[in-house]
Amino acid sequence: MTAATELVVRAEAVAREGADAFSGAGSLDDLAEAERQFLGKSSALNEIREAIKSVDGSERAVVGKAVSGARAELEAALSARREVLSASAAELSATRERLDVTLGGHEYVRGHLHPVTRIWRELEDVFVGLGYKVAEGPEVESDWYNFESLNFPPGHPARAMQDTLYVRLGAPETVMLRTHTSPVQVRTMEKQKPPIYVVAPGRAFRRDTLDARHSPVFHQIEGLAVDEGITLGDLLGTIEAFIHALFGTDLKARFLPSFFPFTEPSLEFAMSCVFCRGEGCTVCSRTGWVELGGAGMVDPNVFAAVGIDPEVYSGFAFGFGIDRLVQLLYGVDHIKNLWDGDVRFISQF
Ligand code: FA5
Repeated sequence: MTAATELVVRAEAVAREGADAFSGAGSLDDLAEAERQFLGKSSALNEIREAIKSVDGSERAVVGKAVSGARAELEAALSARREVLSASAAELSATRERLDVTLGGHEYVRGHLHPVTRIWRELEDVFVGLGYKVAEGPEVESDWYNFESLNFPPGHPARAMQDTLYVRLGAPETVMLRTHTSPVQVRTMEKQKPPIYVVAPGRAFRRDTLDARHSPVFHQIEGLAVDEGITLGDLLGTIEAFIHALFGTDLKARFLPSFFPFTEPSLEFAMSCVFCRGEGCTVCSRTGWVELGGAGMVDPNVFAAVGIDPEVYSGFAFGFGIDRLVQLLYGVDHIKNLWDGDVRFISQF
């Protein structure tokens, strides 16, 4: 074999070997390394090209052709492989860096109104539907509004029915947390002339020991209607209308004589038990009735305290516990469950 033939064979072998190395490169880095090896300055192909000088002049063209053929083959294989590797690298980084906007964000748990707030608002709606307005009064009250104007003179035994929480302000035992919402009756009649139709939902406070149905802080809704010719029949009809609006017409209202210093006559009202519909169950102590609150015709002494003429006007008032109502509606066996801040409990309603 002549020196020229030998160089041609070597060039063809290098071309095959290089083409294999390029197509086997797994990454662009591997490909760059193979490029250096087969097409770089110190590559075998360069050595062959250098060696052309040593062959006979007549044979140089053959060797030169073989070298450039090998180079062309290598460059074609290199660029084909580079194209493939670049495309897959671009695809990989696109996959890695892709922002998947279809993934959901963090879930925000939406709360809901406390059941007492919900029933409070429902009660307002029922009475507004009956033509009443909503009134408000302060939670810290004077002896005058909480007791005296409501016909509880100092030392009256009826004061003992409402264990009072006094506030250290002014003379001893003259400022207190209101024990009921009834002071709003007086505040409304001071400001407004009859006809008056108001309801006043709000917080009340008593030095009551916590038990299943008593809490030192609770909610009441007061009602007051003053007009010409108001009778006890209107009171009974109004209470029945509210019970029917809230609970349905198959539930009945019951009225029993009672005593409150600011109403005469006075009564307590109850409704047939929502759980047994009057049949008798543990919730209503097998009586079929649950007590809701007190009511009565406005006492002439209260009218006198606010300057309304009892010969011209008459009126009725009622007041009942909202927490108790919620307990009944939702079957809450202990009042503290409504207020001890356990979201797991409240979120059931
Ligand atoms: C009164 O508070 C009168 N002001 C009601 C009234 C208004 C009578 C207008 C006449 C005219 P009494 O103390 O009975 O009445 O309370 C009424 C209701 O408030 C009770 O039936 C009960 O539902 C609720 N209540 C009273 N004390 C508590 C307490 N500690 N915890 C939860 N609810 C209570």
